[in-house]
Amino acid sequence: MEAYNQVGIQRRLRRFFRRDGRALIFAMDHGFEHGPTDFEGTWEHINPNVILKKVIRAGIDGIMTLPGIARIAGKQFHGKDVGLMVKLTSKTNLRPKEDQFLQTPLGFVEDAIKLGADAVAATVYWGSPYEDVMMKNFAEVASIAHDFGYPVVQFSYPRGPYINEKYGKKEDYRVVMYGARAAAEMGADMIKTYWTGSKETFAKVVDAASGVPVLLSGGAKAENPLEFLNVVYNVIEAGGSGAVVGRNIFQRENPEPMIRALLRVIHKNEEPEEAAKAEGLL
Ligand code: FBP
Repeated sequence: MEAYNQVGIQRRLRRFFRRDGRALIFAMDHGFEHGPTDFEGTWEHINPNVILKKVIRAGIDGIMTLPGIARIAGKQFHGKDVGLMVKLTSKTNLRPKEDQFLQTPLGFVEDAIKLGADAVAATVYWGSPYEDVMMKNFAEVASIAHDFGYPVVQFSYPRGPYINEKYGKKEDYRVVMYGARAAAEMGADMIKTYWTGSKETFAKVVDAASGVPVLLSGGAKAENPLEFLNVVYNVIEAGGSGAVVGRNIFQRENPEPMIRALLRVIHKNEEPEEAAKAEGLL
């Protein structure tokens, strides 16, 4: 028979994933992680109540955010069928450059539970000089969350001077695959990581995670919506479980057609062009 906490973990994971095992999750931690300038082109989205209302209305499967945003905009979730993932680590862009490779706890599992979260998340910058600190923090978050029956998501990002020196870029599939494997071996229930540039290489990342769902980390806004839809299409073709997307949603004046097109690609396997046309993006 399944242990009580396993039942809780599985039940809560289903608040993000539909029956097809895939999810589109909106990311909103940029005001902290990058700074409010990320919102300058679409300034009304600086207000979490405004943007969350739009993304929920468009049919998003889940929201990933920091504890304070979940508190400010908590009412947007009332009565809505949308998963809430509270991320418990971050860093500001104001830090000195050499300290940018570290994410620090800004909240605790108990805070996320009080906020009504369905999952908690923490980042590990694999290969960073601070890898040790983030590994320990992730282990602690995972252990506490799992005890309470909460899934734990790892934002698995290879990053740091050594990665740049040895592999040239943080999106090299060998390090992304390594990070995904390390996340799975640490007991993550969901992994969010970089696009590796091709379906074939992303499929290896998915294989390395050995059944733990791997979701794309959105990245900078693509000027052409088709470009981003193509990436997400290939993530799904590679066996990926969806995407966690921030800038490609909130940096659009009207984010709803993009969300609906992404949902078509993720859940209906629609070709990017077909999905874009159906939502008036082309
Ligand atoms: P995006 O889709 O905007 O890339 O959001 C995903 C995310 O992981 C955010 O959660 C986070 O704030 C940001 O990307 C990290 O970006 P960077 O790679 O610049 O550190």
